[in-house]
Amino acid sequence: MPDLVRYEVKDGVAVVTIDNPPVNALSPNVWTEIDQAVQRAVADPAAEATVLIGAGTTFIAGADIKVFDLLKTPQDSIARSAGTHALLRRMEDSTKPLVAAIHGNALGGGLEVAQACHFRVATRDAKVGQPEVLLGIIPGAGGTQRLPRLAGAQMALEMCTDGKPVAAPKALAAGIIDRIVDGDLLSGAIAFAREKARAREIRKVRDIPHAADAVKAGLAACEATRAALKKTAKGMQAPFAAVSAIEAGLKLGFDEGSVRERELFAECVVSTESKALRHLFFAEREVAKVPDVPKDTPAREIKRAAVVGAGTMGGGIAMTYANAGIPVLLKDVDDAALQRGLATIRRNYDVTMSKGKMTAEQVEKTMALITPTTSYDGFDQVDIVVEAVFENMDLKKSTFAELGKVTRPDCILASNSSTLDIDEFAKASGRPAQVVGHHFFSPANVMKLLEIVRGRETSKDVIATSLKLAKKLGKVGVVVGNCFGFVANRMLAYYMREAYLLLEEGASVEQIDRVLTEFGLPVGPFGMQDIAGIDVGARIRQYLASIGKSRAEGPQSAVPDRLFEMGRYGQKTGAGWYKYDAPGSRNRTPDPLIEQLAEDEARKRGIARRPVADDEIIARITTALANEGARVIEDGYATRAGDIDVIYVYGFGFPRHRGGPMFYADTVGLDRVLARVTDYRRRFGDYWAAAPLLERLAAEGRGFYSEAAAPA
Ligand code: 3H9
Repeated sequence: MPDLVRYEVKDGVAVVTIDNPPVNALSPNVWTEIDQAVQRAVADPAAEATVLIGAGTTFIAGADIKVFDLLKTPQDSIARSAGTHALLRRMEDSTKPLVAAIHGNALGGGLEVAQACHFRVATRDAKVGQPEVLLGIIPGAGGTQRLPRLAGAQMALEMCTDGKPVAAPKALAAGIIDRIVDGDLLSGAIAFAREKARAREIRKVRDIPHAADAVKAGLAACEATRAALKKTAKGMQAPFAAVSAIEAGLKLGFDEGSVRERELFAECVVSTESKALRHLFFAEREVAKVPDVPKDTPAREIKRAAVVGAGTMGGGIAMTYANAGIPVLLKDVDDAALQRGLATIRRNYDVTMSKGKMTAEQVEKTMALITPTTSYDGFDQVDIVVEAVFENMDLKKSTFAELGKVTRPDCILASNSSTLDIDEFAKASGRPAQVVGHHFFSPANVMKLLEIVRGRETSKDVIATSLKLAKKLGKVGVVVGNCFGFVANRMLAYYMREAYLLLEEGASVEQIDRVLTEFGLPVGPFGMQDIAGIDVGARIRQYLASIGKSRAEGPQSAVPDRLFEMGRYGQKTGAGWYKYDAPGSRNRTPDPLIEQLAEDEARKRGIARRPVADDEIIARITTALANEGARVIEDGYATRAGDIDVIYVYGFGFPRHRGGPMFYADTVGLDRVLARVTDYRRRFGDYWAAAPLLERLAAEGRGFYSEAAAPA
């Protein structure tokens, strides 16, 4: 085994290099070897100071996240972190100046190691952060105690509760780092360390005092942060725990604050919230691994793109390409349609600008990358075309037939269809190996999910290119199979079926939306439909009815169709499931008409309306998702359960701290989920048949993941 930490002396300074690719994560052996190397430097007469640096592309990206799975109880965690705290204290007690030299990232435990050094220098493009909260934990190696001493309580509160990394110049201004090195980092760090050795300067962060007025202001900042989190982090544990740990340090001092940090960390690390977030961390990285598309499959560079259709989706897709710096042709049938599309794009950028996220100059530069056109001129130059025309099979087929002629043979032909069979387009194009689905979610320039739909003949390099492109576009690409609605919308049909049926049974639109937002979704099913447009779903239902199909088994509520017939399409028409102040307004009020429509429908179907408990709403909706998700996996349309979780988190805002619908089902316990399905089948009908995979896993006492999460 090669050493994880190397030791050498250069120019009278001990250089301790952490070399644990790919990100120098702090596995238990790395901790031990850093400790040994720093102590060796202390004893080494040839070294007057020590520099701690990372090999490869980064300093240290944090503790090894996989190790947290070994902590089964809070006591396990407390015992382990007491050892870590003592180790960092030993480092800090080094009698020779100890300097962290940071490039890439110093995150989580990485920044905590750096804070236990006496000084920190960094490259200008380095980033430092305490992202633990994004994993449902808090800094557990003294970060909640040392960071406020370095940067002040306010900054520490921000970093520990939002988890966002801070760029080196800002970290310098905040006092987190002491110098930016513009040339070679190691040489700069050695020179800095020698300066400090000559000046006999050692600064232990744990000894930096909190002034009395800083404590007062810090405690007020803790209160204010807590109040703000009540709105932004509802239902979550870790952000509040981070505040409590920082507060404890302010009130009780370093040593007692550290004890409190260990206790709070221990409570968090065994929580379902943390397990869910850690699961997603790895699931998000797993999605890029497609079993039969090896890592070395050639993936092409996409330098130029075209989008066909300048409607809401097409415009959003063109913006996505332009935002990534890729020039894009935007084609529509006539000038009027193009101008409408461009006006929407301009409006969207104006909003971004008004929020201070882009300057006027950046907007102009980005918009200049979008070239409107009504012809196929220039399509022979592009590497990819994304078709985003109206959701109609004949129209799409004829578009693909044209695209097959006007583009280069190696050009990828992607469809943004959300429901239709991409193999049909593939056939029409004449080169099916180049055809793939790129299903963006509305608004396409904002939502991070990209379903990459694999057709029967889609080539492996088109899949590899799509995954690489998704990353470049700032999206999370998930490869899915070509079934109706693919994965996201196929499962959504079951979610919506239950929402409609619950309404007919006696729940109200407001109750269902409230319960789901309390569960953690950004918007409930009815609010979501009012944004997306009730007409969109209604047209798909009509199309399916015309070919004798429906989106989900079981009774299909007629209430949404009644709204469609009434022209109530949602926000855009000023009325849908709610009433709005005006078309386009987001200010909504409940509408008694919906209750009336639900009652009519219930009567027709012989349903006796009843009060529906909030718990039943969550149970019905999440059970429907998990049961259909199990079918999706078994039918091979998703590679693994984690892919579905990633799809739901990024496509529909399923609460991250619940891990996605499949992980959530595991936390409920699949035996309970199956019992619910059986109960619903008895109460509502055979359309509630259990997915065979769910039955099998429940019988074996397993979850969708090899090691099921403990029931909440
Ligand atoms: C912590 O530190 C707690 C402390 O308070 C201490 C308590 C005692 N562990 O993301 P990438 C893997 S909590 C294990 O694709 P990028 C990752 O799975 C931690 N593995 O690269 C992937 O594996 P694979 C706080 C890790 O360049 C590979 O490395 N720190 C870890 O796009 C490459 O990763 C964080 O939360 C890890 N800590 O992004 C930071 N990190 O190739 C977590 C990465 O098999 N990490 N891997 O799929 C990141 O945010 C990104 O990885 C980073 C690089 C920005 C660093």
